[in-house]
Amino acid sequence: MKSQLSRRRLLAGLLAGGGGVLLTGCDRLVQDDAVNAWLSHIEKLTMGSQRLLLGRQRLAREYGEADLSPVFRANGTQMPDSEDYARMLDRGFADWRLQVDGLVRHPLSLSLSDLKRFPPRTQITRHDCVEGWSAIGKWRGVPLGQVLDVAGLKPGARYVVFHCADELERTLDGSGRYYESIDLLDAYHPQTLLAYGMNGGDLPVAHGAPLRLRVERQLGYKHAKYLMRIEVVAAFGGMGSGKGGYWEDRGYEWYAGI
Ligand SMILES: Nc1nc2c(c(=O)[nH]1)N[C@H]1C(S)=C(S)[C@@H](COP(=O)(O)O)O[C@H]1N2
Ligand SMILES: [Mo]
Repeated sequence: MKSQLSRRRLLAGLLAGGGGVLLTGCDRLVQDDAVNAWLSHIEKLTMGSQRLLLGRQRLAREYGEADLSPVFRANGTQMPDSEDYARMLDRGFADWRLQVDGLVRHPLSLSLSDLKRFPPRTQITRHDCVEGWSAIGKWRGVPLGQVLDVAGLKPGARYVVFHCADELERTLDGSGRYYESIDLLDAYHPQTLLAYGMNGGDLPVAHGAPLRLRVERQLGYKHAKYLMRIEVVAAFGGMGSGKGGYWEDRGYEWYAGI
């Protein structure tokens, strides 16, 4: 009951913020009957869709503290090479915002502190890179499904695209920018996180600061680092070379299940 109420406050606060989203408790709005009825309506809808999706989903194995890898290798970009990123890093990501847009009812612009006000999840999992190495790390973040619920999916939504700050390959047309996509099944998987913490501290720059994706049932390249924008789409064929991700455009599988 209590968590139901605080969840509703969180939703109301987020929706009330408009452009610059504020997560302050907004009792006046919560007391409004029409808003309340509408919120419980979307809660029921999302609960229904989550139950349906989650019933088909297995959890990735979780480990204990003793299993943590002493060294977790960093791969791909380890420091985005752009002035914008350098500026955000300088300011401790205080002015970084995650945009959530596309097929959503309420586009969001979330600061790190906004994200940290969602109920967090911590998990210790094994990361497997196609290049043949694995490492066990502890991740802390917001389950992606919670953010999508607040944004509210529009009809036709099928995939979530993650736009990153880094260009892994320097190109004139921007086609070397890292991006990834997953379907709603993975987006609503309980272990799919927007992670801001690693091994008990802030997410280090080499591992994707300030925010990265963890999508534990898939290989390493799906775990997009340096997130800037989440876009909900009906199809991803129009982006990049049309295969749904930086490495997919270069021949890797879109569904990299493990
Ligand atoms: N933005 C971005 N995300 C990325 C990459 C990258 O180069 N840029 N590399 C991917 C690959 S291939 C792997 S194995 C993991 C590496 O994560 P790590 O640096 O935390 O080990 O990030 C993935 N996500
Ligand atoms: Mo990888």
